Amino acid sequence: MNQYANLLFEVKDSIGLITLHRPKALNALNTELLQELNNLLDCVKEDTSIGVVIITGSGEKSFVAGADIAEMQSLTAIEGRNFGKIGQEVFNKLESLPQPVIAAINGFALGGGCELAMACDIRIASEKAKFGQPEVSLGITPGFGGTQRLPRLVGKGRAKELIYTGDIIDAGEAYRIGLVNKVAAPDELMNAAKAMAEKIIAKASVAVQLSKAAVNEGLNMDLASGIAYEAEVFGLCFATEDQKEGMAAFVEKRKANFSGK
Ligand code: CO8
Repeated sequence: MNQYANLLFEVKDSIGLITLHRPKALNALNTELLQELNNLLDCVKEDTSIGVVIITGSGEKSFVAGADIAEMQSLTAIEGRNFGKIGQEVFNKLESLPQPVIAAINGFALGGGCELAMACDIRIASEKAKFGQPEVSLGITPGFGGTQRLPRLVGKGRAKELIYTGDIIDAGEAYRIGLVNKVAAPDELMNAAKAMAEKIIAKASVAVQLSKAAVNEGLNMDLASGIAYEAEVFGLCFATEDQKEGMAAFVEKRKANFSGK
């Protein structure tokens, strides 16, 4: 039985598929959904049968239409800060999951929805997807990491333009500025996300997870510290069976058969 009111979750072929499911509000993020996602991510983190996570939105119209405006409407300054912190905590947890996370963005990714997608490792968008940080139209700033992750992805100038104007951009423009990795026809979106997941799952999983950690941690350090961190994770790979298998397979001119150990 599904234990979540606002999420659907299944694991198949080493892919953990999380569907944000609050159709009456275009999958907007309320406290209940965020707490459920927080709990689910704790389980996913410990589940070694999951090689890659895909996150998508329920229905054809929306990935996530933002944080729940009805819930935020009457918050005090302290409550607003606390609500922002819940979202930030969940998105940080998502970003630092050991497994790579692919956002399959099926429709609106606005405000907190765009911020959720940016906390994922890779973004694949449907041609129908729309992106934006429209918070200033509501009298608030982005609050779930948008002011920090958007400039890191698309550069300071483009991020500021999107945040100050609240402009909504389509998938083609999101691709052009580097906000998404790939654009797919709507009915091909999940196939494209699964194909990428399968490609990653076929690789040495410890090496993939250490690469993720090195990129994420390195971006929070100066270059010299990041390079030193990389040397440590690189060295660790030589303690894995998959390093031995990967290199033996190359030398023996055969396909590697990785065990994830
Ligand atoms: N919150 C709550 N309900 C929503 C939201 C939302 N973000 N978005 C849509 N809904 C609801 C609508 O109220 C409507 O409900 P009902 O049927 O009961 O009236 C239902 O979903 C369907 O929506 P629409 O009728 O509006 O559908 P349209 O196709 O006409 O429009 C849009 C779709 C363009 C997506 C439109 O719904 C919209 O503009 N939504 C709001 C988008 C937005 O501004 N998002 C940013 C929110 S702010 C945010 O995310 C900040 C994150 C950081 C928070 C930090 C807190 C401190």
